[in-house]
Amino acid sequence: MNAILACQRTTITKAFSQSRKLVTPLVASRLSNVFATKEHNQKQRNCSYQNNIRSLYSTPTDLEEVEVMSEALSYPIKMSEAERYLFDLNGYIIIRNVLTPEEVAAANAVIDKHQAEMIERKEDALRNAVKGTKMYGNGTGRKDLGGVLEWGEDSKIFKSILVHPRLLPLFHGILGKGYRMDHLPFLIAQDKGAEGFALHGGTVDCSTGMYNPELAYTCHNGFIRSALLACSVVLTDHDPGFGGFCVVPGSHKSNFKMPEGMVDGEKYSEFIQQPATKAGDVVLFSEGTVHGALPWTQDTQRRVCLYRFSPATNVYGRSYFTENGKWPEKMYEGLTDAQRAVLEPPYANRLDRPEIGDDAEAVSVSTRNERKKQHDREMFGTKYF
Ligand SMILES: O=C(O)CCC(=O)C(=O)O
Repeated sequence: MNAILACQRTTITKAFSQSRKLVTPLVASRLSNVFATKEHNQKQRNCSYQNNIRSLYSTPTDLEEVEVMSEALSYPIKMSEAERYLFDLNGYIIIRNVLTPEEVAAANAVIDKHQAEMIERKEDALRNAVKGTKMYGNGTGRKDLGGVLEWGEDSKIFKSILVHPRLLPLFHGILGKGYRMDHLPFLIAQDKGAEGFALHGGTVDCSTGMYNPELAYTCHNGFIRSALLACSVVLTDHDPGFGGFCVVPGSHKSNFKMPEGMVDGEKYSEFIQQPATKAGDVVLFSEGTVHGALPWTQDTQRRVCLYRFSPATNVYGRSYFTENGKWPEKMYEGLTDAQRAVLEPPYANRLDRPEIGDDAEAVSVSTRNERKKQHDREMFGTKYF
């Protein structure tokens, strides 16, 4: 154990001399503390992360740069230029090995316990694809399972996604500080032949051609923002041809509705891709990118857990505001401060919004000066305007 720590600390020193730009002394001093508590998990994930970046980065310079960061911190603290490029290019990105094989097995064991609570979309009114089209399958409905953050200890892995250190730089890069969970996350399951989902979404809606501000992808002055970001945690392998999630790469920047027949996969299907993923990967896609699902072709059940996140001031769903003015009460059990920050309702950062630090643990509050706050209280009689 000490050997691992010593090796990691040596690497920090090496990282300093190789790239000051990437690892500051402040970060380095924080790192020594972080290592003390996280060394085991991080060693395991380092391995996956190293494999991941090898497949993502093509130039030796990029690879060298990212390896320096990953050796020192285990996770990068900023969305890399390559990740930013790929997300902006395609409207989605695959982050490999976010969950370890052990975590995937544990998450699936929890889902197995709740298998009987899955609800199949059998009725016509619940169908997501038109009968007789390529997306419809053999008549079996997709199965949905809610409550993934409400199972006490069993929700631990599902809660970890809210502020996962591998995902945090991307959440910050795509949604900004103060990002928030927008929808109730849920498990999607497809048995063999089960229905997919006709193409939907789009910054310009693929079916109507109307602008969709609540889903929109934008990039201004180098700042990416996705009004609604889907985060699909892959719990079973999706090899080429298996079916499941599909996407029209680049469609987040499209300006027109789709030609007739394309949303059902009947026409132009060569532009609809099913990304190959392995259990433990995470697909982040803008809801401004046209996407859907293909019928499942395998004997084993398809499983993904789907979350949706938004920037601090964007909102689509309304479950954050149930009877008690919060998300369902059970979701708050055992959360870290950082995870709780992601459950905040929508409001601007400067109005005392908790922001998560780059270490995925520290939380600090963005605020205005006391005199201005007092002024509002005197004027409105309430804490916030
Ligand atoms: O099955 C999938 O991965 C996509 C599902 C989807 O797009 C949705 O439920 O809105």
